[in-house]
Amino acid sequence: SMQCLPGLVLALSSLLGALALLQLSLYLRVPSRYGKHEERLCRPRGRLPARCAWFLQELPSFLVPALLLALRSPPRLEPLGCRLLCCLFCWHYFYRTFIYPFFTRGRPFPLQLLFFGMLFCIYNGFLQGYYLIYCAEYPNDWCTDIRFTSGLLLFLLGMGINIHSDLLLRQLRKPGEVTYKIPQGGLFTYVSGANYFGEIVEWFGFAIATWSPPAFAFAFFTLCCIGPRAYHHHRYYLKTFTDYPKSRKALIPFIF
Ligand code: NDX
Repeated sequence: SMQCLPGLVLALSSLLGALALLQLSLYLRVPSRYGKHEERLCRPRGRLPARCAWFLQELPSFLVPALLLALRSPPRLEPLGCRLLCCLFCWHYFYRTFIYPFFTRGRPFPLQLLFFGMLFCIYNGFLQGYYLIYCAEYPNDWCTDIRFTSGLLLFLLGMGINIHSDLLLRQLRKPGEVTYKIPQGGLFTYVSGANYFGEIVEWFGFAIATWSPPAFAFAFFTLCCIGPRAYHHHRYYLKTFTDYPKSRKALIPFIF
């Protein structure tokens, strides 16, 4: 049966950190090509409806850790922290896999990115799940440790912001519409990338609560992946709408 290989965890976490840097260097100058940054003349055959694409892409991030948690024998009952943290991770991806896609009004998604996105979700789902189920060691009172409680709070706050902002974006369109409008309300009052800000806060909260290399590597990856995207969204809005609110920042309220 499976057991903890600390070297494997460290290697996979480092690779995730390296991928994050690669993304940062790729996507600071040009945005990743989906949604509003997709090139106009892209072949329609190379795409899948947003609904299927997001479902397929995110599913492994739910399934892999959920299976690791369910199938471990003997089941890991102690300490409580590990199962709780693994459930938080699965909870986010339950939303992203089974709820978000069914309401999205996004444009068809490029197959090529879907493929890489899915690979990424398998990789990360395995790394986070494997670490929490087979490797993590916490003292029995971890659930009252300041890192766990403050991290959990940030996670919940970030998830709330993310889900609320996704909802506000969705309401900008009627079903079938594919045009872009100026997002209003919630944290969009302050930043163009409110959904991304929420997601980043969420995963840094998770990293603090988990206090582990894999979780910090993933938070850093998230920052490098959607941070630049928030910046490109911001530039797109400034270019497209002359009446775009001047005081709005790209990603971090009042700062950047
Ligand atoms: N999926 C994370 N890298 C990614 C897909 C792309 O979950 O090769 C990372 C995720 C993947 C990426 C994933 C990993 C890295 C990949 C990358 C592609 C290339 C890259 C594989 C897996 C890669 C290397 C080199 C390392 C191998 O029509 P539309 O779609 O634009 O409509 C949008 C709509 N909308 C508007 N509607 C009206 N008016 C407006 N002004 C509108 N603005 C937007 O709202 C969408 O339907 C919807 C949301 O759009 P947008 O662009 O704001 O968000 P989106 O980027 O689609 O993300 C959706 C949610 C969001 O909550 C975000 O926080 C979360 O997913 N997310 C997204 C990406 C990654 C991630 C979280 C994470 O890293 N944690």
